[in-house]
Amino acid sequence: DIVPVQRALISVSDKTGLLELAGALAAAGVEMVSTGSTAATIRAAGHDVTDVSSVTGFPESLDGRVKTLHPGVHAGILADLRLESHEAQLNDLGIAAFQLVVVNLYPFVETVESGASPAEVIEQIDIGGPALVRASAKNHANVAIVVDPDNYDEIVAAVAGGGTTLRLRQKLASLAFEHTAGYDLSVSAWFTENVYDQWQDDIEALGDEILEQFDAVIATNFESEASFPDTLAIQATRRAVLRYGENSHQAAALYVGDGGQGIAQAVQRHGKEMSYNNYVDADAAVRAAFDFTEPAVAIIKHANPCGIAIAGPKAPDAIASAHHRAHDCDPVSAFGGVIAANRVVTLGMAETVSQIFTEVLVAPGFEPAAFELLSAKKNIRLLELPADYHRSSLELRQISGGLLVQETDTFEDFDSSGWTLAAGEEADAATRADLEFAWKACRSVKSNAILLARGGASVGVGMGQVNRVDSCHLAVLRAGGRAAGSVAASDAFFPFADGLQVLLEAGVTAVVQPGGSVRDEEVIAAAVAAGVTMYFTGERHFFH
Ligand code: 93A
Repeated sequence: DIVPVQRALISVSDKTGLLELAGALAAAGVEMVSTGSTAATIRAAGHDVTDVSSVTGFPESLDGRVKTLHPGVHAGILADLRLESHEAQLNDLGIAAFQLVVVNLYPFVETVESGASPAEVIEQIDIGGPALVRASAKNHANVAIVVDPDNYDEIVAAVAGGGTTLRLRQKLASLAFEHTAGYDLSVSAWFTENVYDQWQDDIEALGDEILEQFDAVIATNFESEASFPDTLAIQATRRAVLRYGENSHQAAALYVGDGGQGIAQAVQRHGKEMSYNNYVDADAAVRAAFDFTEPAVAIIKHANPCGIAIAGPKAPDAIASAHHRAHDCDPVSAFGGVIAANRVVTLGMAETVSQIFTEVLVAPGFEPAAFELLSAKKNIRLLELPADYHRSSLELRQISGGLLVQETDTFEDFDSSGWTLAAGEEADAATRADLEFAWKACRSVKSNAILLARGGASVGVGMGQVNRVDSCHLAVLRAGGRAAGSVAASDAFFPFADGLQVLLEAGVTAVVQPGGSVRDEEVIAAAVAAGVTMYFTGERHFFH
């Protein structure tokens, strides 16, 4: 398995150690074939070297793009001389085999880092070099491939000792493929970033025009004091141009109004810039978690909660407990979620969050150790928003051709004393507390909303369905074995008994809902028949 070295191909951009290597190979009587500046360097040191162009009979051309890319070179590397047929073909073609190839590649990464232009960077994508490296590594039965000056000593020792061993050639082949793979990854990353930057430039160029339009729309819509003099006199100012809108082909910007505080004014302490969807989800997360007076956490995906919980009783680390319990509601959906916590994030909570891919975490603050741990993750965005931020008293929503304005639906000064018992017996204190929790949590779920809860944590959420029965099915499905013994909240009345029936069959023990359906009697009868407590709130909480 020892391959004596008679002929070597050397083509290196990094000339570190080249002269020592060439000297040793010359002393061992090895014929050296080299490309342009490598040959010149070796020759200048007084050693004999053959130009690759005299081997190929083809000039180095196209500004060096074609140097070694030639069958006269590659046949000499790829011939498997354990096969008589390969040896015979080489002889017929008049091609001599290489037993050693020394290559290091064009300095692509260094060129990118130097701030060179895209055209210059592209010239530094080595094509012939990796071909040499891969061909030699493939044919490691016959050829030793060296890609790193750190391995020169080892190869010189092998050459002087009579040849390379299979073991050495295998090791070098493995390093060689690792090297070209890493190189290609760098090239690919540059393309991704570069194309991205270019596209970002396009949006920016286009941006001025679109932003003028945005500004004009905001100016005409928000500076009118017509009908709500005190609250609608919002001076909305452009805070940021976003990378893009809901999708990458939509330009977008963030405007901050002076009609209240909220997620738009949250201070970002870490992470990549907030995206349009991040803002929407973070807003939904804050809506869900900051309503509670107890330590609470909400996890949002696509504007809907996939878990809401308050801290467990006597939990030593309350906010960490709330997060655990919110996460347990639906761990599958929580992946890639947006989290809001209404208390300072503790190290305990940070330890769990850092294990879960999370887009955004918004909280009133972070313990220093928690911040240190989380900010080590580059993909998470950390935002600070005071728990007692001043809510806007109005909500605005655009429809085509206009704006809808409404008073904000909040749970400030929440009080359940107005609830009326519609079926069953009065709930005990624990059940009553669960019903209150479920009712509050349900407000942040898109209609039709059914939320199952137990012990201050959601266990199943059915959201956004176009009929209430499907929302009930979804909540029960998500809750699985936890549906039995849970309580349910419904954001609006049950128009028929069918939805409630789904919950009753799943073992829900108490229900809170607005009431007010023309078929309330039918719905109440179903609850009574099942022996389940049901309260009417007299108020619904649609959220679209
Ligand atoms: O431009 S290339 O992709 N085309 C080739 O045919 C080729 N052959 C070797 N680059 C090529 N090389 C690379 O040239 C080697 O990987 C090495 O990095 C460099 C050495 O060129 P010189 O000896 O002229 O400095």
